[in-house]
Amino acid sequence: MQHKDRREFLGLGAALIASAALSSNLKASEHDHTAHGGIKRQLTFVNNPKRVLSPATIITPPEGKNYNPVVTLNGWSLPYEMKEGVKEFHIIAEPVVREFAPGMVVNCWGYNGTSPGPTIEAVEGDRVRLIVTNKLPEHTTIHWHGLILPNGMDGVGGLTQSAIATGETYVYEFTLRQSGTFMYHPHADEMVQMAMGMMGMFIIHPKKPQEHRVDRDFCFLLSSYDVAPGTYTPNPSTMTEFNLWSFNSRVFPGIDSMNVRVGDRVRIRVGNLTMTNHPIHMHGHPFEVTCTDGGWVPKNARWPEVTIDIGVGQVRAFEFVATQEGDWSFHCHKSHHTMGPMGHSVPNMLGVKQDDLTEKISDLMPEYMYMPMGKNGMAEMQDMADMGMALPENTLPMMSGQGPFGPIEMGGMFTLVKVRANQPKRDYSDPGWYNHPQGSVARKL
Ligand SMILES: [Cu+2]
Repeated sequence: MQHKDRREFLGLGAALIASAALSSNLKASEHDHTAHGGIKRQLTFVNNPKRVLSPATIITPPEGKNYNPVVTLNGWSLPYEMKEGVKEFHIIAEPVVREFAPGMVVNCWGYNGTSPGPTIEAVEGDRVRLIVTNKLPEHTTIHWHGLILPNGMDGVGGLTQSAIATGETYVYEFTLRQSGTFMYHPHADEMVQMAMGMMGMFIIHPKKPQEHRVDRDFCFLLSSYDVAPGTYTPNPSTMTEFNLWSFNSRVFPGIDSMNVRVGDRVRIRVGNLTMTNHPIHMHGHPFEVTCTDGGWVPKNARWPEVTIDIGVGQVRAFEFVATQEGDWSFHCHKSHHTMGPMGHSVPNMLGVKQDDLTEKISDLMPEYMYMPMGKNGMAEMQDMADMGMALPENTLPMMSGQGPFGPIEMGGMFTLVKVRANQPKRDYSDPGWYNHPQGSVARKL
């Protein structure tokens, strides 16, 4: 049959990504550099995925001399050197390979070997010098999102500076005049560069370490990618139909949990550099929004929430006191953002008898193996994945992640807040699954 027809059948199922085992024949055709709906797919292969570094969350951050350091989920903070009273940071914009979860790596662009880039941490009043070298195949700039600074340091290519050409190094230098949670990202060919993962957090601690003090302070960025099943490189011309929804370019179950001690005051800072809003929801504890990228919310203006919508290009930081022991879900409330690489134009198979369909599809596409699924929901897909159902190369199941009671059926923007009475102070390591007191788990009648 003609290649084009087969492609149209791919439209029939995202179902297929999750529910069909693709024959080796079809799988091979996925590797062609052929047009897909008129859009050329980027199919760059990773030669040696084993070299991929996927740093786990730095377990215990070094005690800052005059600030309480943040913990970047599955990331790290950029070291600096003091040069005549100026904090000097070196930033390299470059292609990187990021492991999103075991079984999937993505060709990204990022900073200093990772996407997102390392977190920049400094203190209100510091003078910082950010030395940016461009090792990308095209020009770039860096915009310091939310910072009060001289106009010429704002990093908008063409408007406030010349673009940083490949191989060039530019210096940004300014004094930090505020504290709070900010971001950095390119302001040059933004659609491509952010779709490829170029972004990072910029945390400015208050001048007085006691101000806005918390016991644990986590941060991460929301980012999204469109990586076609069987490929390695995000499609940078995608505008809304992304298929990988990530916390710091990691997807569940490849994301570290946020581990805290009962009684801790905890801050979680979230920046959104995707192209849609994300209602971030935490189970177990109401929280208060205490900071945005515009500054700290006055105490008498804070209100309680259990879900905070984080708009495009916004930062929200919220705080709670951990009182409830357990393993609490923490996720985006757009439910398809807690799914893995789902295709688009998925037909609704709920309640559809598919026995005849199987026969018809095998007639039309003899080399295609279609398995009828989704009649009673999609939960069966995780079971199929667990049973070793073949997926296209470098593709995660739509949902995965095992919990102590079975499949969690989550992927994407999902992780856990683990609250334990016996979590040692300043220890960020994973305590394992919660040991429920007797009689405190929902039971079957
Ligand atoms: Cu979302």
